[in-house]
Order: sequence, then structure tokens, then C-alpha cells
Amino acid sequence: MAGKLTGASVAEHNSKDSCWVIVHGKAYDVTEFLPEHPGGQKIILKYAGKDATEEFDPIHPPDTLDKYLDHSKHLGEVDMSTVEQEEKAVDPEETDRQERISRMPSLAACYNLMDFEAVARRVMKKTAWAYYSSGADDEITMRENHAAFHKIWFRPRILVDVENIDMTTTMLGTKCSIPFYVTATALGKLGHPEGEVVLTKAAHAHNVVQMIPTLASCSFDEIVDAKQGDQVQWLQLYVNKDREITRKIVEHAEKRGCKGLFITVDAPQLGRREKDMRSKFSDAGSNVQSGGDNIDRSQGAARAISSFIDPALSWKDIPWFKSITKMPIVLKGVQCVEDVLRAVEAGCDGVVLSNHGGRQLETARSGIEVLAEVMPALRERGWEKRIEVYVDGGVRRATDILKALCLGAKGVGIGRPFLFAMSAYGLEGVDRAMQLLKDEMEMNMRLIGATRVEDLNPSLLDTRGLLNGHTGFVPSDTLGLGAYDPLEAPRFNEK
Ligand code: 173
Repeated sequence: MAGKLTGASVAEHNSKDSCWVIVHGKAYDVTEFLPEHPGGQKIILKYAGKDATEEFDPIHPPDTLDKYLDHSKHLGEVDMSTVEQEEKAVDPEETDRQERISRMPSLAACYNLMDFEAVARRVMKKTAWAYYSSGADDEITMRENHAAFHKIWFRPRILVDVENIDMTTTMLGTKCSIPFYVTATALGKLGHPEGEVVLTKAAHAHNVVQMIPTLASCSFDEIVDAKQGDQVQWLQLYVNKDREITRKIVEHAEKRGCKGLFITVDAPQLGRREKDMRSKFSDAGSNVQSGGDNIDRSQGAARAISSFIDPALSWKDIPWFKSITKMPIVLKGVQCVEDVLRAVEAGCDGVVLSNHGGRQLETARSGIEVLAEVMPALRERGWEKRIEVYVDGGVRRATDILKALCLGAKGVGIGRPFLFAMSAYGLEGVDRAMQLLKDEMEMNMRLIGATRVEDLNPSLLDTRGLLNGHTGFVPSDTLGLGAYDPLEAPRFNEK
């Protein structure tokens, strides 16, 4: 074992004055880096002298240390057999979770996307579930996103020859097998040890596009390397205050073959997700009250790692984006007609009508409702072919996809359902989720009397329910109720 560090020699460096940590069998001196850590010093100090791999992995792409920690601080390999395994106290919650995992329903028992969510809720680690499932404030918008689809009903046509159904379409020029794409969601390794590449493989198997998140757990290059054949990926972009960093990301994405740039415009500041905050709060070592660390860990990892996002991003930046890339530019998170019209005028190629899965502005309207307002305004001006309109948020059924397409969307983004399928059942789960949507889609196109995507149009819908504003009742959604966590009040201390 010559040349390798021992666990004991690393363990000596367990303080603010000399802080070493082990990640994937290698030691790093992070003493000088402590004040710069975007997630605060405290979380690193919790692992000073120890193996931090488990906490590190979901939040940091594997090239992070290479990129951000000076190589003189890379101390080399550690003989892991000499690293003292921490006696982990028996965590009754973890024991219960393992017990539930041993009784998980078979994958074949999942018949729809909500089923994956109900299973994931019971088998995921609590903090991971809290991060993925949480919405802003009272989570009204998050639930409205799905409920809004139930305000729209079908006006199916009969006696159409529907023997052969073709649900293929194009999105930003890419041919897709069905009009949905895997939208960007951060921190994939919270749900599955392989992270976003699982989604890449499923997207390939089903010939759908994957949007790569800026804040993935895997590195951008790993996700691109995982693509097969002529598979198409897009990039979701959080714009950095340092535009040179953003320029490099965009140029690199284009060079690596990305076919669309989706600029997130609904998150100048990250929303408050209290379920996430509450679960972090109970994490040992991440308590807000103790001083010496100016990052408020109670806000969860997401807020800490989002501090680079530029709240000054504005319409003035759009020409610059157009000047640095030939990729089509799509604004993700547009929420009213006026801004869609402005996006057309600014020369954008698309918009995603989205409220960020109900994680940003509470009581923002659902994408599907905004779509119903946007398409007539575009048609009135003869602009409907000048821009591609996408919707995300709350899509759980092929009927939801069909409603969006009938109104005029080119496609819909689906995020959480694939994360939950991945977290519970891995690649097979995501594969089944996508197949279920395809099966539903084929059946429902037959049932509404449309054989091709081009046949879908507003006359197939009754949208009067949308006119009720936000007060109308919709039939209760029993699957959703089973998957949804009521929000909690603060917990009392243990006796
Ligand atoms: O919705 C999110 O959680 C999200 O977009 C995000 C933003 C910054 C860091 C991590 C996640």
C-alpha cells in the first residue's frame, strides 16, 4: 500500500484550521476552499477528516473537484481499508424504509405515472423525496398544474378510421416518437446512484428528447457521452452572473451536439419549498441556529447551489444569446401572452409555458391555462408558426398531452414522474413509464378520433371549464390524493 494515505492521517485534519476530506477514495485539502464553498463551510466541516462521498455525490458532478479545487490540494489516494467506518446509529426511519423496499410492488403493478410517485414516496430517502416532491409555499400551484387538465374535457369525433395511429411529431426540427420530452430536473443522484444518465438511456429507448439540466448530478459531458446514435439532447440553462462562464457552457453544449437552448426565466431567485426546508432542518449538522456560517442551510441544498444565478437577466440579454449560438433559443418559464408575443419579437424560437413545476411563484397559473390564452393571440396575429410553444407541469396522462396538443402546443415536458419512476425502479421504471404513456396515447387518439398529431385541434376540446377562473370545482383526483403529502406543521422535540 506504499504511497497511499491512511485513514488515520486524514482524520488528523478534522478542523477549520486544517480540513481534509475523502471523496471516492481520494483525499483533498479543502481548508482554504472552506469560505468559498457555495453550500457553506459547515456542511464540509461535518465531514472534516472523514469520507464525504455519500453527501458529495448527488450535489456535485464528478468533475467538480478537478474544476474548482486547485490541483495542489489533491492529496492522492487513501487506503480505504484503514478508514474507520463510522458507527452509524440505527436510524429507525431508515430501517422502516428498507422494510418497505423489501415489500415494493412489482413494476408490472404500476399502471400509470402517479403510481410511480406513490411508490417512490414510500421508498425514497426522506430528504430526496422532500426535494423532488416539494412545491412553493402552500403548493397550490403545484397541485393546480395537474388539476387544471381536469377542467378541459374532450369533444371526440366518431366513425373516423382509427386503425393506424401515428403519434410521431417534430420538436425544434427533431423527429420524436411521441410529443413529450424529458424536461430538466436537478440533482438526479438523489433519486438514483447513476443519476441523469438513466434518463438519457430511457429517452434513447423511446426516441424522445432529453433536456439536460444545468444543475445535474452527473457532469454535462457524462450525460452527453451516454447518448446513443443520433439521439437528441437540449440544454437547460441557468444564466450565470459571470457571462463568460455562461458563454463557455453554451458554446460547449453546441459543440457537443445539443440541439436547443432552453433558458430558464422563472427563477431569478429560487422559490421557498417548505417541505424541503423542513426535512433539511431535521438533518443533524444543518441547523440554522448555530453561527459561523453565513449560508442558511435550512433553505436546502438547492438554494445554496443556486446562488450563481443572475437575477439581473433581462430581455436585453437575448440578442447576446443569439450572437453566441446557432442553437434554437427557447425561453422556459413564460407565463402570459404579453411575454410570448415579446419572445416572438425578440426572435426566440420557442417558449415553454411553465411555472417550474409549481416550485417558484405560488398561485402562478398552470401552463395549460396559459396555453389556452396564448394560442388564440398568436393565431390572431398569424404568428403561430413563428414560434414553437411547449408546456410543462402536471402532465401525468396521455389525455393531458392530447389536451395540450389540441390547444396548439408542439409538445409537453415531463419531469417529476420520470424522476420518481427512476428513483423507485431505475431504468426499467422510466422505460415502463414512457411505454405506459405511449399505450395511453394510442388508445386515446383512437377514442377522440384523431390518427395523426396534425389532426389534433381546438374543436376536439371543451375548454369552458377554464373560464371559471380559479374557483371552479373539478372531480377529485383520487390517485393524486394518494401520492400527495399534506404539508406539515413544525414538529415538537422528542420527549
Ligand atoms: O427547481 C429546482 O429545484 C431547481 O431548479 C434548482 C435550482 C437551483 C439548484 C437546484 C435546483
